[in-house]
Amino acid sequence: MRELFEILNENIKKHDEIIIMTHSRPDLDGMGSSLSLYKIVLSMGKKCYIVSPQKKLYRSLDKGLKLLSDNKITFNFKDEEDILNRKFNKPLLIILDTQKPELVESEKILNFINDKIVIDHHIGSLDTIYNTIYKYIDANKSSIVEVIAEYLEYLNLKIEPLIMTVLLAGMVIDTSSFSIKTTAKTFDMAAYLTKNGADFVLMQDILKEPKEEMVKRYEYISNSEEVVKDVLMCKMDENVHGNVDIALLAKELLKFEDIKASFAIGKISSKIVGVSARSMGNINVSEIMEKLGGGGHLTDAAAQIKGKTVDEVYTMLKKIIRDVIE
Ligand SMILES: [Mn+2]
Repeated sequence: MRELFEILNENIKKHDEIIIMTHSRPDLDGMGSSLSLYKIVLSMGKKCYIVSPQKKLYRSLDKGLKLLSDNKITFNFKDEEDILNRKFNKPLLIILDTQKPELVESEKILNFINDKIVIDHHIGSLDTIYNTIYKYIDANKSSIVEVIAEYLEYLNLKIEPLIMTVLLAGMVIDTSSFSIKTTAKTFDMAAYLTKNGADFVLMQDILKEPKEEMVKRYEYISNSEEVVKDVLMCKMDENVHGNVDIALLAKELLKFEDIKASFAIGKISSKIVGVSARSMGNINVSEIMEKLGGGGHLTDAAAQIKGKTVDEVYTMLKKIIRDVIE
């Protein structure tokens, strides 16, 4: 961690204009960490821009951003075109919460800026961003929020309490309320955010879901299939959904009595189908995801498959699960 922070310090100082980008369809982790990094960059006296999300925002992120703007906490968002048509002075691009060129908010920006730093907590499965100044990838981190919170602590920098609330919401989402990928350090950082003003009640307001969305999720769940004993599988429609929606489905399926592993499938871009897998620990879902070209942990894994439909991936996965488990 120290190495990452020193490299960030050194490179922010070396460059004049810092551009922050996360994955497309950003969530509270990707965007929350971008917002706090933005504040860090400004505190170092540099210009900073966050690449604007092009697609419709997740409701939770929308609520978080609105809460900030209602309280006059603003950020310098720039859209793709604006960035591509500008001449930057010694620009540095920092990519948060993804390492895959296909998943960033703008691949054009990725190719437009030479100096790049990548900070991610996902396991690489397809190609990864190359030619970086530095790449920090740690799949054992709960969230990028956890990483940036530690950076704030390292810098001893105080930022607006409302941003801390948004960061905490990002951490709660990525850890499924501190039930997965949570380490002692995650709790340390949650405590740090709380000490510095994160508000648990406000955070819950940000995370609450509208009834229609939960009902829609339960529609998918009611169509789930027990492909082998105690293993549930579920697919979404052929529309593009967020990573978060797919992961949420897998997490939800695992809550049912006796279920030991769960798999959810949905499109994450026009060309990529995402699979999210969860397990209570008896079934190694990482092993199953590896057979689809993905990976992860024993209890939490994922895969991304190019050029197939949701139905095709469903059939492939069903066969793999039966082969591995039965
Ligand atoms: Mn994340």
